[in-house]
Amino acid sequence: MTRTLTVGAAQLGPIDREHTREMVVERLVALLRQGADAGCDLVVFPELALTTFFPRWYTEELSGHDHYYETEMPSPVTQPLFDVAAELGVGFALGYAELTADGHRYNTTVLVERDGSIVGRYRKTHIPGHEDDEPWREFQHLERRYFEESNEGFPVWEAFGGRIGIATCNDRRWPETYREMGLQGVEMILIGYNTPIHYAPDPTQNRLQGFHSHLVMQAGAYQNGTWVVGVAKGGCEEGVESLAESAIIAPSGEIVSQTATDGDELIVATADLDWCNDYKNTLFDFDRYRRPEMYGRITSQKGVVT
Ligand code: CDV
Repeated sequence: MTRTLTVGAAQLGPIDREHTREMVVERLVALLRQGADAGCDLVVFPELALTTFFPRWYTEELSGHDHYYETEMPSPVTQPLFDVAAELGVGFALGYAELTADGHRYNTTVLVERDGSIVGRYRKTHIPGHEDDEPWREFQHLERRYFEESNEGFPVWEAFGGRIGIATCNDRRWPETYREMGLQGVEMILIGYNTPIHYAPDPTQNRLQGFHSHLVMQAGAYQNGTWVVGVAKGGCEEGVESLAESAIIAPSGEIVSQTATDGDELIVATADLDWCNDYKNTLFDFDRYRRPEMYGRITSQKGVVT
């Protein structure tokens, strides 16, 4: 008997500054209901899916954006998502800004099972952008000011009848992200992202945003024999154009479903989790072919040493 998991990538369009959490949760619930109608077991929402992408604005005080963070999950305002998930029997992954009781700020994603219970949460490892005000930019990317790098690594959970992992936006560009989870036998990696089309440090990359996004996720899927679900918050948010092109990618590296718009849109695929073994047990039989003793620099060295 094959193990299948029907997964939905619930792409979001823009969330403006004046949009309340209640308004956003209504959009998420509508997508969750669409997912249920389409037979989904799991619906994946993007990175920072409850608010506008606030790291694009500088505040003198670090606490200047604290109203964009969640101090509890679920909270009274996000509880409806958990309730509807349990009512429909559809799980979800949701990205949000987390402010802990002891004052730490993380870019977090929570994974919720079909009964509304929390499976686990992942805190973003690779934090891109900059720490300080850079007014020369058309818009800023102050993730390094408003989020700490997580030191918790990349957990993989037994859930939804398979082995599920999470990465967040910039994490998807780093091969180590996928391999860390590949080495735990991951079968599906859920990745939410907010990727502005304009990349201030090197605008020659602007036209390649869609290509690069698919390139890294397709390579990560194939090289580790895993499904990858990439989900955007796309469209023009507060004047900033962001990449859509959400995609569900098979262990072969092929895109099996892709969004056609840059707004709220659900795409669905029924993922055969045993397909992963066609890659995990052949070309990427890690146990047989990997040479970890040859890869020492990967964990002992950070930058380039010539
Ligand atoms: N949210 C992100 O992590 N965005 C980065 C941008 C800044 C390059 C990304 O890797 O898409």
